Amino acid sequence: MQVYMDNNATTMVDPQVVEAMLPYFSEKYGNPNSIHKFGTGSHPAIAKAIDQMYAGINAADNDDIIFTSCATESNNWVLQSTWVDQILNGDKNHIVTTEVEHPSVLSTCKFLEDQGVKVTYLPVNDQGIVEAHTVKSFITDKTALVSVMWASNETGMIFPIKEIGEICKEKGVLFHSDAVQAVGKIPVDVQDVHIDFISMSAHKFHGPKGVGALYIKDSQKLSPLMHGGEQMNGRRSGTLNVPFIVGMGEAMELATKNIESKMASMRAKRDRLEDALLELSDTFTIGERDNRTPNTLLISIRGVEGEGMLWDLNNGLIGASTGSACASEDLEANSVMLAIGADHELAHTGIRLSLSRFTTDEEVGYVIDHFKAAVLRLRGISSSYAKVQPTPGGEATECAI
Ligand code: C6P
Repeated sequence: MQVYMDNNATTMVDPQVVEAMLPYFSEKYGNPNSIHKFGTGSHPAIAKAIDQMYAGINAADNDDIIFTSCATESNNWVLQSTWVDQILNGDKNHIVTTEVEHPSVLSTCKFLEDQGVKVTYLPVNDQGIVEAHTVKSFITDKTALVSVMWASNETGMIFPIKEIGEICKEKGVLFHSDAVQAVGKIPVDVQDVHIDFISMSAHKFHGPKGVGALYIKDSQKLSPLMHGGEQMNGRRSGTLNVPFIVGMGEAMELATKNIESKMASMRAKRDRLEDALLELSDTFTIGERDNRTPNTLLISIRGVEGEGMLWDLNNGLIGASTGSACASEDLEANSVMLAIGADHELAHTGIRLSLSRFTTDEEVGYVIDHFKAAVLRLRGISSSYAKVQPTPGGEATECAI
């Protein structure tokens, strides 16, 4: 058996999505901007995908949803164009974000800092989320944008987006959320919150890699990042990637249809996994699980280095991660654990397990058995753990750094 437990890094493409995409690689390959029937033949499919996207996040008719190449592009677009529109060509000079954003937000903010923009990286609480009152206290009359993720890719913790939206509305500041780990996993209703932009990525909800989207409230002004032709009303130039757009729309519909029952099923499996792993001594998970996306757990096993665990799990054909896939090659400590206040040694013990709606009970059972055996094996050979913990039996708890 092999088990994929890294669905926050990417997901399997749903076979129904593959089926919907296939004709647009072969017989329906025209450029949608061509006026002949080869081109116009794909218009109904693009229109359907757009409708599926609007329905999936409950966007209003006057909002825009623009397809991009990935969420990294969507995040770059909002941050860089806010800089152009509000800072270079306006009277603002400040962006507020958090310490725990994905690198596509943090690196873009660092780039903007190099251009002279003032950026505030908000600290998180012991749950790994930023609190709304913290956001409020850092907004000034020079703040152009607040950018706060909807849910953490590392812990699954859900941020107080509704409250932050109200604060941004009251202060007259644009509000962006990187909703990559929320869309398709929990209900995201852009009419229920005050929000100007959200970033999405198809491959996080069983769509293809290499296609994302940006939601723009009331089609408001945001200078293009990609200049060129008139595609997407000139908002994002480049020939439309029809099969991928069709795939993203289909994936969105499949993920958000009956989302509550999908969530309940994933949550039951995740909780079973989490409860079983917390039976191990000296383990804890980050963040209260009722406020997490239903598929995610970040577990720390004292005395067991995360990379060693990954290696052992991989030998058992289990795919997991120590955190964001973008940082995993650097063997870095888990960034959220560091932000919460864990020391480097502890932050190197984090293992992220992320399920999907395709994860089975049998797979969960397999992971429980293999994971527990791996911990015992690795603790057996870890002399430093043996020195610190001569008698096993410490606390197993949620979020106890
Ligand atoms: N996070 C992870 O292992 P792209 O690859 O551009 O479609 O998505 C980037 C991205 C942006 N925001 C968040 C919150 C994300 O989780 C990701 C992708 C993966 O956590 C790969 S680094």
